[in-house]
Order: sequence, then C-alpha cells, then structure tokens
Amino acid sequence: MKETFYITTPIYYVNDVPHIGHAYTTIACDALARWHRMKGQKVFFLTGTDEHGEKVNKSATQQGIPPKELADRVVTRFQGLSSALTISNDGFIRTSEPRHYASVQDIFRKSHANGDIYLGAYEGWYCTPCESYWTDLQLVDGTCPDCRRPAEKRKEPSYFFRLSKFQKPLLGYYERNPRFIRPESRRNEVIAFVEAGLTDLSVSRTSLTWGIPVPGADGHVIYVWYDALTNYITGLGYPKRTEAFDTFWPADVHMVGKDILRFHAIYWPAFLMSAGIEPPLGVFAHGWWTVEGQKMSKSLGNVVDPYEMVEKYGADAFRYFLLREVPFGKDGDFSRKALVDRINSDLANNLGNLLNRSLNMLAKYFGSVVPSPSAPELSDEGLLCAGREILPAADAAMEEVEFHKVLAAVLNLSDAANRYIDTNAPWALAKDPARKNRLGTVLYHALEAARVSVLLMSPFIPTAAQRMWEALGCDGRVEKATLSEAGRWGGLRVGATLPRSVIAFPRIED
Ligand code: ME8
Repeated sequence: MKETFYITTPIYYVNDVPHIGHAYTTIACDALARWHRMKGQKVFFLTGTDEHGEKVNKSATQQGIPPKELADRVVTRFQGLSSALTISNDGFIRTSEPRHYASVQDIFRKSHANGDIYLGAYEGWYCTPCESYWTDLQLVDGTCPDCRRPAEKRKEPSYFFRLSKFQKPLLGYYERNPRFIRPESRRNEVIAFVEAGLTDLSVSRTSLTWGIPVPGADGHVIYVWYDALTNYITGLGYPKRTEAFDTFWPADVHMVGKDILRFHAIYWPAFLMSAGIEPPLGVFAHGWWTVEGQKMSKSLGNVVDPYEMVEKYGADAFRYFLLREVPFGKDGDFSRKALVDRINSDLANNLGNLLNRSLNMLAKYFGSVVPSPSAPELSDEGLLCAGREILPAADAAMEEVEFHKVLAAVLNLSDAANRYIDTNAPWALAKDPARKNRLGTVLYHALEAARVSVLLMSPFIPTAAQRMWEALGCDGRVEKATLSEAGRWGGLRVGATLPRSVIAFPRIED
C-alpha cells in the first residue's frame, strides 16, 4: 500500500453561494480521505475557492462591489461548509492569496523559459459564463456547446500555451497510466478528444484586471483555468520545495464534475509536464444532480442549499444519501422523498435498529454487560462469514470509488445481523436458563456486527458513527480506529457496560 494519499476537490467559484454540486464533490472527497486515513495512510485533503476571472468579476460588478470584496464575503460560505458537513479537509486555498500568486507565476515562468508559452493574438467565440473560447466549428447555432448561451466574437493579444506539442506526451501518459482518468467511459472520451488534435491554448487576457499578472508583461493577467488548476500544487507549498510537496505530490486523485474533466485531464498534466513537474496520478469525474427531475437552476428556484439540508435532515443523512443513492460517476436525481425514504430504510430501520434492539436485549438479559461468546455454532456461520468478507469487499469497492457498493455491502451485513437475531430468537432462548451461554453468544455477534458496520460506515456518517461507537463501549474517536479492526471479528469488549438504548437515526417524518 502507498503510504500517502493526496485528494483534492475542485476549487469553487465565489460568484455564488454553495449548492448541492459543491457539497457532493466535497463530501465524496471527505469519505475517501477518511477511509484512507483509517487504512493507515498519511492523507492530505485540499479544498478551496477559485476567485479570479470574468465570472467572479462580472458578478461583483453586478453587485457594485470590487471582486475581492465579493470573494471575501462568499468564501466564508464555502469555508463554513467544512463544519456544517463535517468535512475533514487539511487545507483550504483561496486563489487570491499571495502564496498562490507566487506559485502561478513560477510555473508560468518555467513553461515560458521552456519555450511552451509565446505571445500571439487570439480571436474566437467567447462564452463568458464558461470562460471558454470556441471555434466556429464548435459553436452550436451560435451558442456555447457547453451551456448553450450566446457566445461573442473577440480578439485580443494573448500568451499561448503550446498545448499542441503535448498531444503525444499526453496520449503516452494515458496509455502508461490506464487508471489516470476514471471512470473508464470518461477516459475514452478524453482520449478521443486528444487524438482528434489539440490547438494551442490562450492563457492570458488583457480584457481583465482581476487575475494574477503575467510576469513581465504589463496588462496581461493569467487565464483563470491556468491560475485555478495550479492551486493543487500551491496547496502543498509550491514553489517552495516543502516537505508537504515532497510527501504528497503527485496527487492521487483530483475529484471533479464531468463538466470540468477536460481541464484536469488534458490542460493540467500538459502544464505540469511543460514545467517539469510530475502529472497527477488520477482524475475522477462524477455525474450531475438534477433536482426533482429538473435541471437545477436559479431561474427555476430549485437550487439545493447544503446548509438548509443539514439544518433539516442533519449532515450525516445528507452525506449518506448523496453517496448511497447514485453510483458515483453517474448522473442522479435529488428528491426530498428519496432522501427521507433512504434514511428511514437504511439507517433508521436497518443499522440503527440493529444497534438499538441489541442494546435493549443486552439490558434485559445481561444487565447491559457484554457477555463472552461461546464457540460458534452452525447458525452463527452465515453471519461470521459475512463479517469476514466485508472488509476486503468494501475496500475493493472504495478503490474503484464505488461508494454505493461499499454502503450496500455494510447494509447487507447489518441486515444479515438483523435476520440472525430473528432466526436465533434471543427472546425464546431467554426463557431457558440452560441456554444462557447461547443467548450471550447471539447477542455478542449481533453487537459485533453493529460494531463492524459502524466502523466501516464512519467515513460516510462521522457524527452518528461516533455516537454508535461510544454506545458499543469502544474507546476514543472512531476515525482514529483502523479499518483492519473491521477485519477482525471479536473486537467488542467483553465485560463492557453499554447503554440501554441509543437512537442514532430517528425516523424522519417529512
Ligand atoms: O468549475 N451536480 O467551479 P464551480 C453535481 N472553479 N455537480 C455539480 C452540479 C450538479 N448539478 N453543478 C455543478 C468550477 N457541479 C471551477 C473549478 S478546479 C481547478 C476549478 C460541480 O463552482 C461541477 O461539476 O462552477 C464542478 O465540479 C463543481 O461543481 C464546481 O463548480
């Protein structure tokens, strides 16, 4: 196993407040970061805000304030997401920070010195919301092929990055690193795009002052994507040769939405190759959420506010729903009904119920003290076997970033434990004093299944997992436990006194 793990979210534009899309990527990264920490790896998890460029400038102008003021105001909403959603990020970067200016100018200078940046003039169709130039061929009925809003013709002096030179190196990199772009279908899309030929990329603007100045070229600011992508190395201390940089670069995974995959899988490795820096090891593109069957948009008024979700349902429920409901990488639909149903069926009725009923019976039959299990009988085998298989299965699914499979597997275990209780009927065993040992064994295994489930579920629902962890008499913070403890059946402490009950997930009545 690699000793370190570096994961990043995209940096979010501060032209508007956070929505479900931002929360989604951040939550996914958080679950992965927590999982890898519990595997014993040294993890760095970076998130932050993208503050330069036309989009932010335009929004600030509309509000009649300088762009930095808008950024200072909105950034607090993104920073606040960490505590609202229980996000364990190790760093937060703002592209308006001086450390980032130094970083972007340094990599720009290196590419320039290597002959990969040159001065030219750019003419094209520009889409302001997407901050992208398009060619005649790419336009769709005069509109931007990404967002379908009208594009305008523009010409300006511009520095260009020799992207065309990197077609072969990029294709070689994709070939040598088949897991660089995931999921597989996206990888094929990117390869086809690069194979079709790459044109040089305009990487400076003279039409804008809200950005990082091009070193030694008055009037030019660096194109927002060149600026933004560089955050991933600034966050580790670049251009200084810091210990963090040496430890964590290249990044293991840049998590992104499907719409910004191209920037991460094509531009970013090319910028790095040109500056003599290793490209990242992976980019994973997730799908998009619609809301109650419709595209999310301000004009429809259906934008899902993560703060409101947390207030209404709690961070764990929101986190769990987003990662359980839809296979990561696919598009999905968000609906409150689906969220409520999911939480009630999986968390309240299944895992929550397993723990609570086991505690109730422990109180009733053993004065709440965990009994010592006797040798397993045939009817224990199914559950013990499920317990042995869960960790490797969950870890393999996590490697593939298949959150829904990990969660389904854990739910299967707690479901199996609930059925185990039903089949072994502790209430019947309790009637016969001669079967006290057997009764103790059944309760022990039921509670142990809850312990293993809680441990594996903790990267997804950290707050409730901690509550359940404590209710199971386990010491300390669950996130400090290691995943390997889930692979050893029998971690539940014999002789521990547990509470009579715990309601980790009350049923939601919406
Ligand atoms: O793109 N469902 O920032 P951003 C899922 N600053 N994800 C969604 C979504 C939806 N309905 N809507 C948006 C930027 N997203 C740049 C990134 S990185 C060097 C620079 C996702 O604030 C979208 O896919 O516009 C993207 O990954 C993220 O929100 C940030 O969008």
